[in-house]
Amino acid sequence: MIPDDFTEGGFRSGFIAVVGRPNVGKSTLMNRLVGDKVSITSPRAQTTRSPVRGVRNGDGYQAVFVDTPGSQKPRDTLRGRMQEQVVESLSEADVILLVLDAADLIGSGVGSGDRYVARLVSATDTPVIACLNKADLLEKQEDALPLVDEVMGLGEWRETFLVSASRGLNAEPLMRAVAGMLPEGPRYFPDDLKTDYPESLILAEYVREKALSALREEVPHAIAVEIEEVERGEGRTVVYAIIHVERTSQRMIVLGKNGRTIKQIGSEARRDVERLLGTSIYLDLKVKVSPGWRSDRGFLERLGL
Ligand SMILES: Nc1nc2c(ncn2[C@@H]2O[C@H](COP(=O)(O)OP(=O)(O)OP(=O)(O)O)[C@@H](O)[C@H]2O)c(=O)[nH]1
Ligand SMILES: [Mg+2]
Repeated sequence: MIPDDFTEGGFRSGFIAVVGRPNVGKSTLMNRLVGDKVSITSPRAQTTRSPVRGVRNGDGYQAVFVDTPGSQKPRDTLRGRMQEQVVESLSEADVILLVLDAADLIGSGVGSGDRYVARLVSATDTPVIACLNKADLLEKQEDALPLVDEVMGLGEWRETFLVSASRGLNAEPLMRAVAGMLPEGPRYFPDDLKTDYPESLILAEYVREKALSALREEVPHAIAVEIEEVERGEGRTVVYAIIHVERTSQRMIVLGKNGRTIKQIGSEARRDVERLLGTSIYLDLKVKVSPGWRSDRGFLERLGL
């Protein structure tokens, strides 16, 4: 339990790595805890491709969450790089949130993917909080009990929480537990900063989020978004973005019939981008075929991956 007076020892701060299999709700959970949309989310696995930091300032503490890509055995350079970043984030963390999907567990129990991540976090000396997410998808609350037992059997966790990232269930008790585990430390970021992710990368992520929701099957994984230029004018900013795909057929899909799909992606992304930049924008979107970008280290670095 966290003593009520835990802030009395001095200011607490630290880094909290949010890890778990793809699609379990890590980014949704981080956004919930931070209280803002810092990291993009989608029903497609492997939405998050590089660590995104989100800051929560509380009474006597600063918690810096590090949302990581879904953890899995790497199969290409992109996924290899994603996995390296998970391991790096784990090594720098003061606290680890291991996220699991309750709806998945009830369907098929703990699988090899969850075990893989549980082993990864167990190999550190860092305190771990297990979060059984998507509790809202359970028919009855009693259904959670055997699942919580299963999760507790996976490793030595300091605490186990049943949460719903999208509804907010137990988010604040979880936040208090995290804050109570932070070591004494400095304020790393100014009070008003929610993320230190560069603006152009956030813009690119917003566009990619809308592309993910508009596209199906293998196309989402074949997409990378690059912001070429942000041209700030009086009253209006022009953002030039390129959606990279791997094949001509994918380019046709992204464009859609009469350019309908790209139009939809653009107008949905524009709303988020306007909110972020606080100005009216014109989004210039192009689709480019860049074969093999997923295995091109130079390209990945240019995109901050
Ligand atoms: N019902 C329900 N859905 C959730 C909850 N949390 C997340 N989701 C949904 O699960 C899907 C995946 O969420 P993300 O936050 O993108 O998952 P992630 O673990 O970051 O995924 P990757 O970045 O691909 O590894 C999205 O469709 C979310 O809306 C929850 O508590 N309840
Ligand atoms: Mg994510």
